[in-house]
Amino acid sequence: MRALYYLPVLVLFLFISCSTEELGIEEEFIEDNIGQEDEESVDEQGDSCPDVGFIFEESNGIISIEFENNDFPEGWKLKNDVADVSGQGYMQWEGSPSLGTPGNGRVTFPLMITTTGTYKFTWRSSFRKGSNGTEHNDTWLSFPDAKDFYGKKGNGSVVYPSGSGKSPNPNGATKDGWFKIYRSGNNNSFSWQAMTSDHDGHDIYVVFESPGVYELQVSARSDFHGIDRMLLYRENISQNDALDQADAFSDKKSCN
Ligand SMILES: [Ca+2]
Repeated sequence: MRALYYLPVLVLFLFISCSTEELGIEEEFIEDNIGQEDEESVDEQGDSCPDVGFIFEESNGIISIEFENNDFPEGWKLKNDVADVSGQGYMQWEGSPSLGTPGNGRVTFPLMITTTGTYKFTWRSSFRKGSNGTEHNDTWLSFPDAKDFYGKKGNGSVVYPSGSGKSPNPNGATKDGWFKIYRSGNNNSFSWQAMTSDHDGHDIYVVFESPGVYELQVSARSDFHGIDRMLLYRENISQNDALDQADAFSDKKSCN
């Protein structure tokens, strides 16, 4: 009689322990799956080599690029007729001017950013035709996937590209997220100058909020604007310090 009395309890116990075991196996399986998914998504993020197969790598908050160190569409010409340029020389647009329309003769420079923050942008350029420094002195620039891209001057004035959804916009040409970037002065020596907003020069800044690959895009505007180098540096670094350090690591790196 006593054995019969305990039988339901025994059956219940066996049922529970069996269920617990099954649950245990299931839990393990789910955990394994999650583990694999995590690994795969990390791999995807780590595989950040763009289709072109190269990057310009930031180091210590500085990126230095020989402008000619890229693939250019027809219309851009490599020149090396002056002594005071670095790398293989400089590039100039010899196609039709594109004063109102950015995107022609577009060149993309993929930047690998590990040090996030606000960077100042400049380039070393010259006007390569005539003697009037207000002609042949500008090219379009955009950072389509950066967190922010703006012009700022010493008095605190800030301008955003037209098409960015932000205002105010600069004087003169701007369209679809692009700034017209110009240099000034009638001395046609190559010099580090990059401003936007006509007659109201604003320096150029770009914000990279998280580590990853970002695009720096350039497209043709004035013809015979010669560009030798580009430089980006965290806003807490001086341009001279950035240039001193940049010569050591201004390389394009394969990433395939
Ligand atoms: Ca150069």
